[in-house]
Amino acid sequence: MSYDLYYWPMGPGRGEYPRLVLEAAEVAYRDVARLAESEGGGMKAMTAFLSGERGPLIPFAPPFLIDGDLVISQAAETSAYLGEKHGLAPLREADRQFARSIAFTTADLVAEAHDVHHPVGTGLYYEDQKSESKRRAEGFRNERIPKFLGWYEKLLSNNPEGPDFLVGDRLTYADLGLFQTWLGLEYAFPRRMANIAGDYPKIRSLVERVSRHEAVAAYLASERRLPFNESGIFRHYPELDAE
Ligand SMILES: N[C@@H](CCC(=O)N[C@@H](CS)C(=O)NCC(=O)O)C(=O)O
Repeated sequence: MSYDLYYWPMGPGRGEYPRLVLEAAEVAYRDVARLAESEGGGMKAMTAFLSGERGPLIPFAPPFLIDGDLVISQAAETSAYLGEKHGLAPLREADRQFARSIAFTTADLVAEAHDVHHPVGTGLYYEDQKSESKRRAEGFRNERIPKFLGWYEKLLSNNPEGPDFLVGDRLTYADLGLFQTWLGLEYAFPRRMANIAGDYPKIRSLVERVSRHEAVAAYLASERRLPFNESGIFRHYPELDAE
């Protein structure tokens, strides 16, 4: 059995959240939009789902996952679905539910990171909203990043099972999501992150451990891992960064 993951082929974006869960769990999947059309992949295959040609369960936007007749969308929901099925979720019900809350909060942070370079309109070019982006970036760097990161740091400090994981006593999709988001923030805002990284020792330790997780490390070194770039969610525009 293999999952079909659908996401834009040009960068990690939101697709990376469920992709990391699949990779960490070492389960088989096809990254369909990145496959050739001759293999049943490519953008055509993705558009077929989004247009309703493939059935009445129409995802609004990528990423989405096909598991038999299940259609699962939303990066956080898809990560939770996979994590719970493949041992990358907490065991206790209260912790399982809270892991979902964390993943959806991470999705909020990801949306805010996107809105820094697209504060006026998603359909407009960055170049057409540069001055608004500068204003938006200042608040994001100075208020929102510390607020979100401070919350994760507090969760790690307060976890009754110890500071190794955000919730529960094992690695979960919530931790993988924080890992990816921290790297994205470091890519997009290197000066700001270098300045404040010392405030978050427990997050940094988690990021370090995730990057050394055997399956994750193998994935990060593979061609399947796409680099951040300026067509994605986390974009590095030097004019939007500052200490
Ligand atoms: N809340 C959704 C957002 C999905 C989303 O906005 N996907 C982007 C790519 S990262 C997209 O293709 N959006 C198309 C659109 O909104 O029209 C999630 O977290 O998965």
